[in-house]
Amino acid sequence: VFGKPVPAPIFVPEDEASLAEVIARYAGDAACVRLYSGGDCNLTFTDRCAAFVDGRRLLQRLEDLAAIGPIAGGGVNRLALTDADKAGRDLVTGWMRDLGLDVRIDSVGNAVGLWGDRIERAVMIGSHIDTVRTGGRYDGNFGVLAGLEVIETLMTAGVDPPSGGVAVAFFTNEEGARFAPDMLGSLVYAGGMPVEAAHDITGIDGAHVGEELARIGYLGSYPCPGPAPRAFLELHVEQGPVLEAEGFDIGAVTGVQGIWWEEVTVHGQSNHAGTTPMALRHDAAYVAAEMGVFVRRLALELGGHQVATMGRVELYPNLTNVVASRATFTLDVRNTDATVLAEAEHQIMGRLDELAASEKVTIERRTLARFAPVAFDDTMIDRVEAHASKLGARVKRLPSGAGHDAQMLARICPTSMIFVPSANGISHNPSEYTAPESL
Ligand code: HGY
Ligand code: MN
Ligand code: MN
Repeated sequence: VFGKPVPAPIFVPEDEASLAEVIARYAGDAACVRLYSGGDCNLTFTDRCAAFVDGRRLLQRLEDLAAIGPIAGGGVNRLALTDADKAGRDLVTGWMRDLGLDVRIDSVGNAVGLWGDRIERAVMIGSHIDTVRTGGRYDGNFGVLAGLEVIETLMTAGVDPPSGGVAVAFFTNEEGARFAPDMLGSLVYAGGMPVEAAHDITGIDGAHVGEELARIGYLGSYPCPGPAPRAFLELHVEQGPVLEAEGFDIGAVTGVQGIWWEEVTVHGQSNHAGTTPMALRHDAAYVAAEMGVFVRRLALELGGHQVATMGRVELYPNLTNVVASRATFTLDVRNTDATVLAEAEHQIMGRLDELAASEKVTIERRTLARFAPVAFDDTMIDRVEAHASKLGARVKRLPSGAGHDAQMLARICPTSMIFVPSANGISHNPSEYTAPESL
């Protein structure tokens, strides 16, 4: 301690630099340098990370944000652009402003807090703070609050903004649960969709993106596409079982798998459940049920990373004694391999056509999302792996099964992601959990 108030300590494990060099490096700063030598040097990965950031502050902010839109089981429900999302946005942008960041809200409601002079020269750390209806408290939120923590740690240590600065960001409607597609805000930020088209999107409840942005006060003035940062890094819970099952601390994420979302509406004929012979039915519910089974069997048959989900099903008139005249359902189909994903789509649509013919129903289709697999920047992946390893972490390279804002920022700047383990691989579920020492 060089006779100055003790802000956040900076621990420099001896194996990183000689004692003299470390003192020279920090002597002029208001930083407190506590040196480990000899036996103490066998710090664990967690110890070393804890030495660099204020874990208590990060965990407290996660708690404070999770208190907005709470649901039973410790999870959160902050669907995009709802009042709960607004309250979460207000809290996080308030923390950004408390740090003196230059906070910019753009025309699709993305928020960027900049510490430095220009986003184009800054490293951006970001994710999302909207959730699904049965969300966990870490999905997205952790990555945004970690960005805030990195900036506050550097400020507290008395260092100037690293050249070009650091930005922390959250993007609108990453989940795509209320408005499709997912990753909407980052897609518009990266120039993948005109903001006018985004504003016109109608949600599952009939609301419109543009009107909801205005209603919650986040129809910002900064233009989209946004400026490409120097690099983008997203920290996220894995949301899958791999890191925990294989005993790794950190995932150096290599990319994101391809995603295809389709909404299908089957128009059949309502009829009496008791009097209508089976051969005379045009049963929309039957077609939906068959498709639910078909996509699951196909995913198992294709194997590898192939997944397929029927997440939303709505029947009309949805009554016990009426053959359903209408069924609307969604398919979420993904694979790291674009060719296999295309084959899956071909087989799924072929089966749907067969059923339409045999049940004599008509089909309406709407593609809600279609994103090709994304490979992240090799240099960024190497750096994630190298730095985490240097800190003593057990690191695994892996692709992401979930979609992320990083897959959109990868279109405009060097990008990668860092994963931490998810307990039991659970996510999009109130019981989503990652241990504090892993965070
Ligand atoms: O759909 C996804 O993978 C992400 O949670 N939006
Ligand atoms: Mn997420
Ligand atoms: Mn999610």
